Amino acid sequence: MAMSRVSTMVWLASSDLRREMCWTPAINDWALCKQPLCPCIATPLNPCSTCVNGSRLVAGINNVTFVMPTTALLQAHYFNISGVSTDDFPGNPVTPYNYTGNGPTNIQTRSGTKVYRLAYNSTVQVVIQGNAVIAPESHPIHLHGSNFFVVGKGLGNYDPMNDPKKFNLVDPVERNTLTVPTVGWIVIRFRADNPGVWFMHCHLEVHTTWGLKIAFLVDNGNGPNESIIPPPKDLPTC
Ligand SMILES: [Cu+2]
Repeated sequence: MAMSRVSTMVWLASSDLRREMCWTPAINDWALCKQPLCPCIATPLNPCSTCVNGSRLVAGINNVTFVMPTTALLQAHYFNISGVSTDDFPGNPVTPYNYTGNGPTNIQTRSGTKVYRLAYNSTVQVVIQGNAVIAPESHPIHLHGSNFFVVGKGLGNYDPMNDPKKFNLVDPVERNTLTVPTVGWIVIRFRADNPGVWFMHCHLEVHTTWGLKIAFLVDNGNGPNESIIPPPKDLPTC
């Protein structure tokens, strides 16, 4: 199956694209097999000197609370505008802990506008681990730019030794949104063949505003149809 590139990629918009994915279960070239990429879906309390009680409820992934930039990430990427984001989003929790058992009663996050960089056509696996900090909850995780395949899910902490043996590599469902079980996990795989900058976030909007999101920056490839397309001529300038 030929790798396809969507020529109607939406510029500066969050629309998702139904697009062809190449599913080859036998391949084992996971460029990214980080685990767990942990939506510390938690709602940590961070210090806040201007808040009424001195703390602020936040959310995060891998101890990072995402801060929205004032310049769009896609625009900054395309026009090489520096200083908008950094590409050091951690692939694993900065501070590992027992995510679903007797873990900490609170974890603090670091704030930042960070992206996770992917080479064009990388095959990506992401373990999304829910946790029990402060307010265990089921989070609908939504990926822009690609559909993904759901190869595994379960309750408790993801077991990197045994859980992969139970993955469905035959006929996994294809989605762009999936709810992570409360204090459970899911494993998704997708191919990063859509150059650009794509959010993955909790679709409970309040959680998104609290910072429960990550942005994948997919680099251009080398082929003639493997680069990000230019913005439309009528792109608003403000
Ligand atoms: Cu959420």
